[in-house]
Amino acid sequence: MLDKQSPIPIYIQIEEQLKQQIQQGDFSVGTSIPSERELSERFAVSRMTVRQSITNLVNDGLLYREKGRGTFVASPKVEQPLNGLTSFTEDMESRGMVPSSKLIGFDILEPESDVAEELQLNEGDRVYFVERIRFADDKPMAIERTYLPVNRFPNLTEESFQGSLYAVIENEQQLKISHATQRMEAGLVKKEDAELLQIQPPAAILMIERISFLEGDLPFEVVRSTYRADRYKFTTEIQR
Ligand code: 16G
Repeated sequence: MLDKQSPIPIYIQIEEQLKQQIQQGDFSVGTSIPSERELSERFAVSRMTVRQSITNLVNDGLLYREKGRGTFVASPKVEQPLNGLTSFTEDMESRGMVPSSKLIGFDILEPESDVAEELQLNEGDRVYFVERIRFADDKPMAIERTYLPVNRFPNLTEESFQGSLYAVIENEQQLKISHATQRMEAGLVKKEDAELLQIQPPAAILMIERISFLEGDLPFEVVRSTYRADRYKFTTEIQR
């Protein structure tokens, strides 16, 4: 099974074989993989070598460790195309997952100058500031911190953020969402966000800021999101 003559290090060969087994479903999601001892016997290598392969798979998000319990197969990451202006609800539903939200903050305030500028607000204009945890099949995927100008949407309430915000804007308010700009950065999760996302720090996250516009180039939302890096990968099509 292993090629000791190969220039590819043994721990990488083991990693590749385990990865293949995970991807073809030999070990199903949520079940534990064989112990280090079993794997080291199976591959006839030291436990340290096996541990290195497993650590790499944990770091890549294919496996996760639970203290005192073992190492388990993680659900495959959600693969999110970057070229469509879709909502969280649409993204999850199109995959057959059930989206839900938990509203953890709702306020009306005067935003910091960067947000005010992005939303093209005037002095004294206020925004809704909404914090939501977004879930797919009851698993926390992201935290979204959304700013929306009050003067564009005078009558939003907490209720408006229980389901899909984009559905409220398009169906209830009859407005047309047209385009957005997005920035993405990698980072490490903050302590308070780790609790909300149910991850153990240090853990990698993807931070995305989206500024979205209605028809006529009118900015209507600034969203600062924190995505679990172990649950998401982003894809895009590029041309030359
Ligand atoms: C997505 C958007 C967010 C938007 C939300 C609306 C990113 C990075 N963010 O999560 O800007 O507010 O969808 O979703 O993609 P909803 O209609 O389900 O509330």
